[in-house]
Amino acid sequence: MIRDPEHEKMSRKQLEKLQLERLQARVKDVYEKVPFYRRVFKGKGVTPDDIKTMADLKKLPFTSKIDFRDNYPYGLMTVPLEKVVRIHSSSGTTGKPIIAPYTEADVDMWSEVMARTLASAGMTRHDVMQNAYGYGLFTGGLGFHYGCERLGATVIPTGGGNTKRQILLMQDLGTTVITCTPTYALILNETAKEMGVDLRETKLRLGIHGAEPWSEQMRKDIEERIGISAINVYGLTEVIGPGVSVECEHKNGMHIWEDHFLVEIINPATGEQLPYGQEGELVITTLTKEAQPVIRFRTRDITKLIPETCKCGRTMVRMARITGRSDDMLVVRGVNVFPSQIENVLLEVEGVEPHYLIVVDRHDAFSTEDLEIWVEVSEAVFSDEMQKMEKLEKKLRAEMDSVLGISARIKLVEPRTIARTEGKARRVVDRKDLKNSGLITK
Ligand code: DLL
Repeated sequence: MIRDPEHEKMSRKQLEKLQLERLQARVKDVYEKVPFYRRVFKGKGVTPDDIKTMADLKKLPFTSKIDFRDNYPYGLMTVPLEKVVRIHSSSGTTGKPIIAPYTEADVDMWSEVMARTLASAGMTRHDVMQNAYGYGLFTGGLGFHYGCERLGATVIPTGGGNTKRQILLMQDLGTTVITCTPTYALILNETAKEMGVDLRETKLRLGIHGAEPWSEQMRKDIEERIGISAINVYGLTEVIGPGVSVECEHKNGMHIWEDHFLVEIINPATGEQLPYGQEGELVITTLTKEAQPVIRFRTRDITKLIPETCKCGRTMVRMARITGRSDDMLVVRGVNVFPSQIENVLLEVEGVEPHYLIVVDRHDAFSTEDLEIWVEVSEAVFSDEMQKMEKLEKKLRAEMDSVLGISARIKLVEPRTIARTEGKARRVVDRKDLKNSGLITK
């Protein structure tokens, strides 16, 4: 269902007019109120008056996670703290966390884009949504929660974890929609099976999954095992949380809510803007966020934009599945490798489970000489004879060689060796951290 046809089906001309007005207002706002922006604008010799058309966007400086760290905690806000009604945060990988403050108007806008998101995914007010995204500082829990209430559907705020209780509630309360990371969807299914419950026989019909990279193969797996339609949803703390983009029933790229989020794709090495269809780093400018707008924020997420109007009738540009992050790309003996490529191979080979770990011996921040992939095999194969295991290992090695262009060692491990997480899965670990990483169970 299209919740807001006036915006979701806008013509490009109308949309660009709206975007330009909103961009000009935002740029003026940050320039006048945030010393950091004034400084970096001046560094590039640009003032708000220089933004006359959409093509002028590229005159503005980029921002990145580092700017959030340098201005931690409140240095990027355009409003005094008393106008802030909520603060979320993401842990980040190193150093200070990222802070995301919201005014009342921001929470309202977020609820609205999330309601649009859920409607696009196929939810209606008759659904019962079990929300297994983490509540708390993470934006997933409350983002989905407010969106569901705004849509008028029923939310069960389970949060992540306590998996057995999740299954019981699902059965008792007639849950029709599950919202969680794709990894957690598989864990729910594993636990249900252990409890003798077949999720395909429950009322579950839809899963809305995101917050971490996943693949088409993983979607197929979730859909078949759980008996649902699985929809991809994208977002990030710095921009708003979930609700930046989502697929519709055609599952052909995620519709970006462009009246709120202005997107570009750039070459991550040069910063140059790339045309529609070309893969590169996604850059987002918030057009309506009040407390802490972002200007040309470099997400580090690698994707491409799909401009054609979708069969659903929405005109807004779509983004393809994220294929990797420009900062978690591994460089193995000079070759670029993304964890998503490895995942794709694993999901296509019979006898292995979609649980894996990439163990590297790092020389510096990115580059590594040695790649070892730990792969969990299914119960059936594990209890089989040695010969079968050897054959499987050989097959995986050959597939990896041909897809990645480099050779990797494959280590087959028994079922449940790799720790399950309720939130985002971590796939790459340095060998020296492996023991204390909590990523393996034995
Ligand atoms: O993960 C917000 C969110 C919550 C999105 C629930 C979807 C569902 P952060 O913790 O700041 O925010 O992490 C943002 O996660 O830059 C991507 O690298 C990754 N990510 C999010 N959604 C997807 C997705 C939330 N659908 C970072 N596919 C982003 C691939 C995703 N990666």
